[in-house]
Amino acid sequence: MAAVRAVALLWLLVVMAPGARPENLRLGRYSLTEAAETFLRQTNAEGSRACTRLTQAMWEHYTNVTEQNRRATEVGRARFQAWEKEAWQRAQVFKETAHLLSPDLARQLKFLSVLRTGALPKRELEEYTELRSRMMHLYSTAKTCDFRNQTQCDLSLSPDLNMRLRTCNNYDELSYVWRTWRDSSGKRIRPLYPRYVELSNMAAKINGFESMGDLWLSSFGEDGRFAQDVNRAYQQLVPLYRQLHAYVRRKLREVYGPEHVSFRGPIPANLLGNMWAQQWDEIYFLVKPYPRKESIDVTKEMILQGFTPHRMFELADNFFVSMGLPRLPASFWNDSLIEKPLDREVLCHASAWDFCNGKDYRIHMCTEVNMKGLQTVYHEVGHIHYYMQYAHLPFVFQGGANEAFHEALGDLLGMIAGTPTHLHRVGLLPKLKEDQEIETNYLLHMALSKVVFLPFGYLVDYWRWDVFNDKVREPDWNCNWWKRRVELQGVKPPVHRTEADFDPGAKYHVAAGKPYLKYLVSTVLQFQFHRALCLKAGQYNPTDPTKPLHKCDITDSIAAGTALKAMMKLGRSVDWREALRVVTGSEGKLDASAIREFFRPLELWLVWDNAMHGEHVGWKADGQYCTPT
Ligand code: X8Z
Ligand code: ZN
Repeated sequence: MAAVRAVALLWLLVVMAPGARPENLRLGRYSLTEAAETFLRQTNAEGSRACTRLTQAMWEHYTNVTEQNRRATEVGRARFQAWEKEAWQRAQVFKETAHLLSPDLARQLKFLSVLRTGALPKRELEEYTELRSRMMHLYSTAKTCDFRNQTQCDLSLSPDLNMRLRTCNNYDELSYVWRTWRDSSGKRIRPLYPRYVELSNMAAKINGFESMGDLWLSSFGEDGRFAQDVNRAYQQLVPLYRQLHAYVRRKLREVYGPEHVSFRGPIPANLLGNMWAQQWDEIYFLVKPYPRKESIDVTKEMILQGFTPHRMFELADNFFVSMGLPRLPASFWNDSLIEKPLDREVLCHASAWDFCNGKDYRIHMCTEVNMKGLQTVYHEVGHIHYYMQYAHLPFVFQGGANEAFHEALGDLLGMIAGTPTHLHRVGLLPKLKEDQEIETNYLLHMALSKVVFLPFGYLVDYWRWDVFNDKVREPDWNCNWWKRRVELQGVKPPVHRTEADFDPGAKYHVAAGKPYLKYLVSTVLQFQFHRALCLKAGQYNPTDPTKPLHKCDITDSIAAGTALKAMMKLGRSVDWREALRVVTGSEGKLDASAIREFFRPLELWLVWDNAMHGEHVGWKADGQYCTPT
């Protein structure tokens, strides 16, 4: 490697001359292009190896959470960071000359010249790595006691608490589950968070950004426009969300009474079937518009048919194959972890793994046999296909076109898994009827996961950006979190909060230090993908009322699969706007019109239904929910 560095350094001196071109500048047998190619070939190969080693250690840790495995992961991470730092240092040599190289080589060098947290000095980097890993450990090992049996204290988020939130409708128990999870997770993480913020910002500054929030945002483009684009798309969707909120609030008032659910206030966050009230589809059965009409929630049918996690993955595999994508490799089936083992602690948040060696791909998921689980299976398998499609690219190009692409693709596939047509094809929905009321039921179910998610997807990083840039100060962290939850989501805590609590830390991505904006962007993007793929599959026609967007299922469409493949194959070798154009044709920007179009029949119905019931649309805080210190 020293030889490459020396050659590149020499080139730096030569190429500084104005008008220099890489092809006509030669030094012995090397041109600038050759020097860059040699450097990148070696660096990419080393990167893949370091990534494989780290991923292997992380896999051991995630599938067996022990202190020893946690430490082994940290060793792997330190090695990977050493590779990043060394590659970054070596890439500096090409700093002044990268513009003379081909766009492909220049782009690879650009990726190598950003170091993120790896830029921290050695001691701070070790401290940062240790902090993150301790936060994750606290989160993943958090346990709570049973509401009725206080001596049984081994309840974990997945599956125990998730199940209680889903199935129980005793207000006090729901409130208890909600509070105790936060006591055992977020609250314990709070003492570690100030230093985490400090070190994150230190890294951001070394990278030339004001704060970590700015660094995170830069991955969507460096022109600083993206936050505004997101805001614009988000605002487009607020009217739909408000209608949905008003409708759900009325339905919940019927269940829990006006003493718990008011007419004009926010909804208590413990009643929405999800620990963070980020998606409300788990309480669909309580808010179903036409309860006597068939349900699209096929959970019962899955249980009736004796579904297993393995069977759920088979369905997903067949779906991809039907669009002309390859089958999952044998190693996937042998090495994945798709059921929660009972003999050890595992981290249960579903994830898809790329071992960076072009052959080893796995999913790690405590699969729950229900409809949501099925959608998550399609989501995760979507990630695996993306990994496989871009595996031929140099290591630095192996990734989604932007962070949201991976999620958008996964979610789009999860959404397809939930369409009536698809469920019917796979034998989970016995009859497929044309019926407006069934259609409203279906769209409401979908909206409870997609539309409802928008404000949450927005606020997690909106809050973190302001924590990183110190607009929100530590003594106000939790109360500010609630201010935003109330304003944006229209939900309130069921029990009073203080600054001894740390409710953001009760969410995986905050505890794990993982950016979240991508999930909001992906929710918008996936409908853009959907509209474009449905057009290609001939399943949707904007001028034909018999082919609306929400009825489209792209299963079996080779045309849709081919477009998806073409986009996935690009990895991050091109700007994300260009990758988006590969699927959508012309539009290369974030656009909320597709999601609005998908839900248009539901929106009209909600406006009508809320008006019929005289339901107030919107909310206002109806108390003080959090006391600052
Ligand atoms: O974390 C995830 C996926 C893994 S990539 C299951 N999601 C976010 C969350 O759970 O908070 C998907 C939806 C948003
Ligand atoms: Zn995902």
